[in-house]
Amino acid sequence: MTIKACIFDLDGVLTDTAEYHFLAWKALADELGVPFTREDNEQLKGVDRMGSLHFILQKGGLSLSQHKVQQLADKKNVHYRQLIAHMTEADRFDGVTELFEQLRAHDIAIGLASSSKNAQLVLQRIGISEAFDYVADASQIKQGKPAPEIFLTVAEALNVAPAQCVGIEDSLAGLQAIIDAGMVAVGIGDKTVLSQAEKVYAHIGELEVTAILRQL
Ligand code: B16
Ligand code: MG
Repeated sequence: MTIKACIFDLDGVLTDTAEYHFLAWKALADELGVPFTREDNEQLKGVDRMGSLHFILQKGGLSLSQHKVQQLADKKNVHYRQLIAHMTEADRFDGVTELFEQLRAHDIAIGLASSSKNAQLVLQRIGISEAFDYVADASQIKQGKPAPEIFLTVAEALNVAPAQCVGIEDSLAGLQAIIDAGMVAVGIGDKTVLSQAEKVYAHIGELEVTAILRQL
């Protein structure tokens, strides 16, 4: 099978917003008196805003009104948007520009599958909104990661069969989504955490088009 499309996650794959999500959740958890570690945060990567907040509330044994829960989610998002406000093209991970150029040269379509409702804003800040053939974010998806829907939506929009797509993720939830979509799964991050992936790279800059073409 020839690979015809690469579908990228955003936060933690193309730029370091995963760290900003962590800092914003950590501040909120501290305020609520809920212990929240980087290990806990691994479970939240790729998980949408409400799902992440429910994880923290459950960890703290907190049961709050729907109104209060919405207020906390909004507060986290305001903080997160403050953290990303200063981002520029320099925050794009090393190697992203070159990889996209290589993919274009080999006629491989480029898609984005992000759980973040802030995805368009982040893409603008790091100067790559125009680089994608198709962008899907949380606002158009019924079932978030680990459900395969978002990756399948992008593949369909690109008119490429799932088996001819490579999906690239830093999160456990996202990897599961790629695998269940029937795509080739690439992990970005820690090998021991992302052991389900076909191949894991510490940084996106290590991923080369030659490896993609031979299905890694
Ligand atoms: P927002 P990705 C995900 O983006 C993040 O990994 C996750 O930590 C975050 O909670 C989620 O987006 C929702 O983000 O609050 O901005 O809508 O990794 O799928 O690009
Ligand atoms: Mg991510």
